[in-house]
Amino acid sequence: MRSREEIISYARESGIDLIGFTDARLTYENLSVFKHWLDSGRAGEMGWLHRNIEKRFDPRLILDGARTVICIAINYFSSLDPPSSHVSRYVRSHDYHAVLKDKLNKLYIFMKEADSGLVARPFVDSAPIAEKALAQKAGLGWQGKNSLLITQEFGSWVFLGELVINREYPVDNPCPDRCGTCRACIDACPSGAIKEDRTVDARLCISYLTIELKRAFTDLEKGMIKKSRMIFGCDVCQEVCPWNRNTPCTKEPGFIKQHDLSNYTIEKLHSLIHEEFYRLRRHSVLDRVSYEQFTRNLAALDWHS
Ligand code: B12
Repeated sequence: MRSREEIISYARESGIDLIGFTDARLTYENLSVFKHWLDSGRAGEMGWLHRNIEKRFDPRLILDGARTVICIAINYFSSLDPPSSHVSRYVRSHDYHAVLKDKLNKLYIFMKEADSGLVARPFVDSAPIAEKALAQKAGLGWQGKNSLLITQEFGSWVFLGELVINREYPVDNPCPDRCGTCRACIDACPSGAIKEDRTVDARLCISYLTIELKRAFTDLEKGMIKKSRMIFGCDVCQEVCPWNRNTPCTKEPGFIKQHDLSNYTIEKLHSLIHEEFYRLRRHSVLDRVSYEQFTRNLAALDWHS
C-alpha cells in the first residue's frame, strides 16, 4: 500500500494542485441542509438531484467497503477575460470532467501497482456525491458564502474530483471558514440567487438558467438574463470574491484557453451558425447546451418587455 506521502508527491508531480484525505462519510447536518434545499424548491427543475440522496452523503453506498475519499482540486484560472465577455471562464478550457478524471485514473493506477487488492472509483461531478462538503472536510478549503469551495491558494477557481477507495488512511483536518464578515458575493449577484444560509437558489442563478434549464424562458427569466448579459454560466460571485484576486495562472495545459468565445461580441455570437457552434462545443463544457438553448439565451439579451 502506498503511503500518504507517496500519494501526495505523485499527485503534485502529475499536476494535481491540492489533495486531501477524509473518511467516506458526511454528517447528518449536510444531508438535512441538502434535503431542506430540495424541499424548498431551490433545485429548480434539476430532477436528477432528487435521486440517490443518501448516496450523496455516504460514499460507502457507491463503493462497497469504501473507507477513504481522496479529494483533489485543480486551478483553472488562466487569464483575464475582456470585460465584455458573455460566457463564464470555464467555457474556454478543455472539459474539466475529462482532465480531472484522467488524473484520478493515473493516481489509481499508481496506487494499485503497490496494492493489488485496492478498489477505487473516481468521480468528477459524475455521480451523486457532495463534492464541496467532502473537499471541505478533507481540508482543501471552505464552502464560502457563494456556496463554492474556496481555497487559500487559488480562491474558488478550482474544479473538484474524488477517488473513493477501500483503504484506510489518516485523514486531514477540515478547513475553517475564512469568509468573515465579507458579503461581496451576496451583494453582487445580479439576480439575488445567493441566500444567507450559504446555498444558492438555482431558479434565480444565471448559471442554472443558461445551462441547466432546458425549456423556454418565462418573461421573468428573460429579464434576469438580459440584466446579467450572460449566455453561458456566470462568474459574478467569483469575480468579486477577495480570495480570487491573486490566483496564479493554471499550470494545466488543458485549462489554457482553447477558443475565443470569450472575445465574441453579441453580433458575432448571433452569426455563429449551427455547424460552428457544434465545432466549438467539442471537448468543452459548452456541450451541456444544445444549439436551441444557445439561441434561446442569446435572444433573451435582446428581449423587450
Ligand atoms: C447542482 C450544481 C450546480 C447548480 C446549483 C449550485 C449550488 N450552489 O447548489 C448550478 C447549476 C446553479 C451550478 C452552478 C455553478 N457551478 Co455547479 N455544481 C452542482 C453540483 C452538481 C451539485 C451541488 C449541490 O449539491 N448543490 C446543492 C447544495 C444544497 O449543496 P451545497 O452547495 O454543496 O451545500 C452544502 C453546504 O452548503 C452545506 N451546508 C450549508 N449550510 C450548512 C450548515 C451546516 C451546519 C452544515 C454542516 C453544512 C451546511 O451542506 C450542503 C449539502 O452538503 C456540483 C458537483 C457535485 N457533485 O457536488 C457542481 C459544482 C458545485 N459546480 C461547480 C461550478 C464550477 C459551478 C459554476 C461556477 C459554473 C459557472 N461558471 O457558471 C456555477 C457557480 C454558481 C454557485 N455560486 O454555486 C464546481 C464548483 C467548484 C468549487 N470551487 O466549489 C462543482 C463542485 C463541480 C466540480 N466538480 O468542480 N452548479
